[in-house]
Amino acid sequence: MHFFKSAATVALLTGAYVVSAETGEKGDAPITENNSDRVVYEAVFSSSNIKSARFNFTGTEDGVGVLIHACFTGVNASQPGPYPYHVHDFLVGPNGNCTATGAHLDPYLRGEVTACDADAPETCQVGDLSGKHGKASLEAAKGTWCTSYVDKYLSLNSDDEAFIGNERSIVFHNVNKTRIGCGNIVLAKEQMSGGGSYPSANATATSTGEPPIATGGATRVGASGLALGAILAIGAMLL
Ligand SMILES: [Cu+2]
Repeated sequence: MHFFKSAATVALLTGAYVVSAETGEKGDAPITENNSDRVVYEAVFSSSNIKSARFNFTGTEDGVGVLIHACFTGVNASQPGPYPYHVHDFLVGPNGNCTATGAHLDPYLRGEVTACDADAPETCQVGDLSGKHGKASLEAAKGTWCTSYVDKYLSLNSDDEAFIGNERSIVFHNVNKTRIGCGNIVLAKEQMSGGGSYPSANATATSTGEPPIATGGATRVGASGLALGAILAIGAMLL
């Protein structure tokens, strides 16, 4: 439906027959639901080309989509930006090998020959976060640059094709697509609706500090939502 509308609009504007947004072989990505704001996933990493990258993924108050906070600090000035970043298919390899992470999370088989159209995010690769929400700014090479948004197509539910918790990773690229940093997405916190929480194998590092993020839903924005101590502790475990 959207495809038809976009194509028609472009045809009207240009007088040409142009396909504006390519969608997946398996169709558009559906908007995800039932993403609990009590579930927190994180990815924290550094490399010789980036001092730190921190991602925090939680559900939303209405359960639609995944709320993402991300901060990038100290990108090596020799690396040209702005910087694309994505959810990739596999875990980081031994010694921080980013090639091992494979391709972008793309359960609807959209491919990446045609660039993501941010005005039609449902047609983009699910893992193409910077395609949908913008690349990381050059500010990340001068200091810290943070962003926050809800992506409606990622899922925190293991039975969803767009689930990010089953051994996925984040890869940070320079503008030429070279992989200059990567880290695994790990479960940081999961609380059942009964009020109790149970630690996962990956959550033990948070037990001595504040929770990585307060469970208040989608109203929080900015880096202040990140409890750096807990996140750094997890990062240390991954080293
Ligand atoms: Cu990538």
